[in-house]
Amino acid sequence: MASHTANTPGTSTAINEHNVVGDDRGNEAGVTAPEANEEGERRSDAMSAIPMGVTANFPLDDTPLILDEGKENILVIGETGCGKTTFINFAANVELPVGHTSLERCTKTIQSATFQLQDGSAPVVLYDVPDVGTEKDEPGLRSARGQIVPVDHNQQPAWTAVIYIINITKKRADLSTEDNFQVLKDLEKRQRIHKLLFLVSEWPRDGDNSHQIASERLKEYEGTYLQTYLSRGAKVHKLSQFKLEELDNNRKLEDLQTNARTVVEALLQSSFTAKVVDVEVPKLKGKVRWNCRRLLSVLFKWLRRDS
Ligand SMILES: Nc1nc2c(ncn2[C@@H]2O[C@H](COP(=O)(O)OP(=O)(O)O)[C@@H](O)[C@H]2O)c(=O)[nH]1
Ligand SMILES: [Mg+2]
Repeated sequence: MASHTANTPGTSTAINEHNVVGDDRGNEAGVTAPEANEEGERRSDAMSAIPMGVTANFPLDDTPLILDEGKENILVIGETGCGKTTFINFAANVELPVGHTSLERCTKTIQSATFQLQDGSAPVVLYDVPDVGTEKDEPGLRSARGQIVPVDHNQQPAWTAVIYIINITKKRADLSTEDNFQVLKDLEKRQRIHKLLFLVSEWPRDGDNSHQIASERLKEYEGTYLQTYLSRGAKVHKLSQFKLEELDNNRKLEDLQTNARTVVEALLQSSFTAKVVDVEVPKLKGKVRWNCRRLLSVLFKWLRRDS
């Protein structure tokens, strides 16, 4: 079982080149099996019931992402440090580099991890994108925003679903909420979002001191920000906080991986209804109004003709 090291804060690693498929634009050159590792560091997944996924890397530039229509393409958004990469690493059993304990942004490209759920459905691709909400003015991120939010209705990408990760235990959650919701709103202006899941990461365990505080904050959050989405079928899922020492235990790691996959399954089984567009009833104006009045007065005259 190899993936626990990269999930540990402070052990950020370079992207495992051997596990990257396609060219440097991320255009697939066919999915390379993870066994294609030349240095004898074959990552055996024999110890895990969860097969390893395959990663790809896309530079930040002005070219829209080309998504494979035969796959479930899921966009993962949320502020830096909320746990996007950690979640993807668990769900896909890959080793994308996670952030440091400081909030330095670690994901400097768009990354993806492809894996197959047990149910034989289409392969799932989770896209790990830099925080284009909060840090939108940073060089490179403006174009990244263009890569994930299509400029017009017909343009790629067309995401199957969106996972919006919130870590309400972090102070930044409050600061970045509006900006990240704006990304969601912009996305919805351009394309229909069919499935939406809010993932609450690092959820404190029952009995922990912080559990009560987190529960109250989540309730507040749901009332303030999520209600409008929940009423349309968006889901909320909590991802239990892991203890680092437990990651040395394969059993615990597998539980975390299974939980992350459960989130993806719940998302894919959900459905999010289309936004209700306010239809403006056109006001009768000018000539139309004048003609209506005339018609009414003629009608009244005719009705009163005998009285
Ligand atoms: N101990 C612990 N650390 C976590 C948990 N979830 C995320 N982290 C850490 O939080 C940091 C930021 O996570 P990362 O996935 O890089 O966030 P991203 O910027 O959204 O991709 C990393 O150091 C993770 O290891 C958790 O449940 N428990
Ligand atoms: Mg990251």
